Amino acid sequence: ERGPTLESTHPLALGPVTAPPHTVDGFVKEFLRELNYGQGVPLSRSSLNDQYMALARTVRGYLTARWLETATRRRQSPHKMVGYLSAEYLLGRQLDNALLATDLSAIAEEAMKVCGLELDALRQAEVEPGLGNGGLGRLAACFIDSLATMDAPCVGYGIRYEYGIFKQTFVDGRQVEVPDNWLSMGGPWEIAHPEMEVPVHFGGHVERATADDGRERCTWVPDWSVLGIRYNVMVPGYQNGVVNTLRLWRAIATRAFDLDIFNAGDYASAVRSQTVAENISKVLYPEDSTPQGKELRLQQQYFFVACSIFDFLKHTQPTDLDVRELPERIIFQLNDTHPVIGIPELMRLLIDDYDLTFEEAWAITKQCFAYTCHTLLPEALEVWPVSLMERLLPRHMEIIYQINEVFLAEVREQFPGDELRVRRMSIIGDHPERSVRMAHLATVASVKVNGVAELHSQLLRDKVLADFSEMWPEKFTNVTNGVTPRRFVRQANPFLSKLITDTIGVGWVANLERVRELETYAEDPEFRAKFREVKAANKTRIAAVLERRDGILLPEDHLLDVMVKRLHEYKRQMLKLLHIVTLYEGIISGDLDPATVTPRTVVFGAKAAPGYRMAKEIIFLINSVASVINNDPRVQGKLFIAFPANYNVTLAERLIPAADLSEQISLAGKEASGTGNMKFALNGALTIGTDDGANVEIRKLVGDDNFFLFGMTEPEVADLQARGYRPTEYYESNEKLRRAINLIDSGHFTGGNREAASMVIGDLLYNDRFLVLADYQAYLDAQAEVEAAYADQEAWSRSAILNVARTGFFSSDRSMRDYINRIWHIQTGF
Ligand code: GL7
Repeated sequence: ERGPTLESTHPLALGPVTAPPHTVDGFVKEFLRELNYGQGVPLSRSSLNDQYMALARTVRGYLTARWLETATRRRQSPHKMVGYLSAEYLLGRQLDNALLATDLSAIAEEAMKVCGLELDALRQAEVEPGLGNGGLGRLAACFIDSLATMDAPCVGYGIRYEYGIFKQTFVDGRQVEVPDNWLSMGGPWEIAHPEMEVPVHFGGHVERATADDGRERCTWVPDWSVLGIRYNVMVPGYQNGVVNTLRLWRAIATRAFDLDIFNAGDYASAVRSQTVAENISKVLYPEDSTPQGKELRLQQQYFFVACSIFDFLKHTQPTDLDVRELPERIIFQLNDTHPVIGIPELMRLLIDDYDLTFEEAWAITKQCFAYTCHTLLPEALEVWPVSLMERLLPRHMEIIYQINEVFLAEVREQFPGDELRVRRMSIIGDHPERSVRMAHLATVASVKVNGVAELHSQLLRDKVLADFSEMWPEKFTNVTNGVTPRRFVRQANPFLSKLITDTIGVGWVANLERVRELETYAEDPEFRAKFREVKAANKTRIAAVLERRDGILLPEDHLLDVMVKRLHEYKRQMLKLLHIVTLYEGIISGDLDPATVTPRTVVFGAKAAPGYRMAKEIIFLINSVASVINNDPRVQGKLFIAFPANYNVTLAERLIPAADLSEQISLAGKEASGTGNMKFALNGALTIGTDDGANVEIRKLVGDDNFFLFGMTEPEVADLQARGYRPTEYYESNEKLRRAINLIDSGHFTGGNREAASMVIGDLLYNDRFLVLADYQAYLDAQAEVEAAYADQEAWSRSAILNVARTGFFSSDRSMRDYINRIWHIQTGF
């Protein structure tokens, strides 16, 4: 960070800053100091929250010395760094992760005992920061964890939402959203810098004048502004002394602006302007994969990238920065299209503030961004109406037009006479209204464009961005997603972690490929027995969690079949539900002897976007089916459905290690990657899945014998859709399917109310955009294979162990290495 250099000769001020001693006594001392001086209470009168806050601050204290050290080291030897731009970071709880990174878990546990407290109870007091929706936001959190662990220079930039993803509750089986006030008890992990404010402007008009050199200069005269306040969150590497930064921005009203109105005597509008400003970072948009195109959303996007780019140029770089060297200093990674407005923003700064020509600015800007696309659903690609852009960001709109002009000239040169292609590729689309296609802008301006799994990257190249890949084939690449083994194995699954470490040593935590050494142990009956004990212990643990958290009593000794992810039609929770209803219908109709049914508990976890009607109807239907099946004595306890509300990172960490079967059943070609699929495999669940996203790569690695593949392939899907898909044909020709649908339709699960399921059933029969009925029989067959395989526990354990041993590839450390080698070209560990 730049700032005045203060000179002091006092030895304490000369540094290096030292962390408190790594001893129980040292920890206790720090903890009591935080409790007494930080929270202002003696231990005897402290509340659970006081204790949690003091503990969190104590651990943060241990991180701080390393954080300052890392920053000093990076400043002394400036290298190219990554600015990871993401509107979402789904961090999960911080305490355990920080304890693991600093290797303080045992010391903290002992220290709390000394104080008469229980570490575990304090852990439970943490409210997880849910600053993301699902996979995309969690991916960003895994990536910054890996970059710190690899000692890579990176700042994560994002938004400090006051309210994160809503808390889901069920009322009579229906989803009701409750605001997530995660900061209400205080945010011990962030450090605010209210003095480091960044002005961000909106609206107004552009004035132009010809300067002495004969060149036209533009001045953007905005009509309102806000300030961005910086909040730093530490991102510790795993036991390597490195602490990187996540910088989140909060919007507040500009002081000058307020004062003007206030002085004019209009107190009410002065306060109103404050509300308008603070709205920008008020709440995370809860839509997952399907943007809503709201003006406030564009404000959020521009707000955080403007703050971040400004922060990088003015605070992170030396004062005498030559902007022509920017490409050697920074690569901004665009996590989906949300931060793409950063492209015209950098152009604007280079032209209007640094006085470069358009051509010079464009040459620089084109080297400073890389774009990751996270979806294939066409409706999920962001577009912004030109009218809105002109009103909110008039100067940026002009620059986008200019970029488009230069770009389309290139297209015409390479493909003369192909005006249809020009129209397809244009950054500005005409239908249904004139709008800016953010994915096109991102592709045009980026050094590299990547998808998030092999299949997805290929479909991106061949379908969604085919014209672009034809023009710039070398621009396109793949980086398969990954997950951090620290949080999702080491922390989430201490029993398995101990077994692995006892068997092959501890090196796997920072080098996950090493789990391959477990392969030979799959053949060892003793190891398999220990592996089963681990699974059983994790099942006991999740049973306790669900009882405490949701009042759900899980049956014992069931196959644990888990489908957790956002509720979306393409993910096909309905396919899972039809399977359950088929089993149940078989039992109550007498076709299926319950004695022959594999005892199975199905766990669902899923939030629906608040405005997504169909998703909410599906949630209601799952809850309805659950309450009937769970209470029907004819089932003889063989089937149980649990749908705990508010699935989040914390619950995932408890649930995934307990799972036997991982449901990854999206329609082929729709799930870009998935990352839950990786977490399950790494924790020894077998996957039942389609040939979609990263499932393809999981199956290749674990082998066909250790994966339950079913369903149409992407080309088969495309083919069926081209021929004309008629779901009723499947309904009419498949008796089990017909019976399952009829049972739902009869009102059996909805208290006799047939209307209650009509929206879902009507859609399945007459629309079924994601081909649930077409894949139904294949899914049933694959589930029969699951039952057969599960009957042989030795063989099942062998497969489960091989799933762990062969999926080290899915560490986000490997993803980061791929980004570094294929896209960023940065150095680590200097
Ligand atoms: C997603 C994809 O749907 C998901 O398959 C992928 O794993 C994730 C991370 O790359 O990104 N895209 C998206 O818009 N959301 C996702 O989770 C919300």
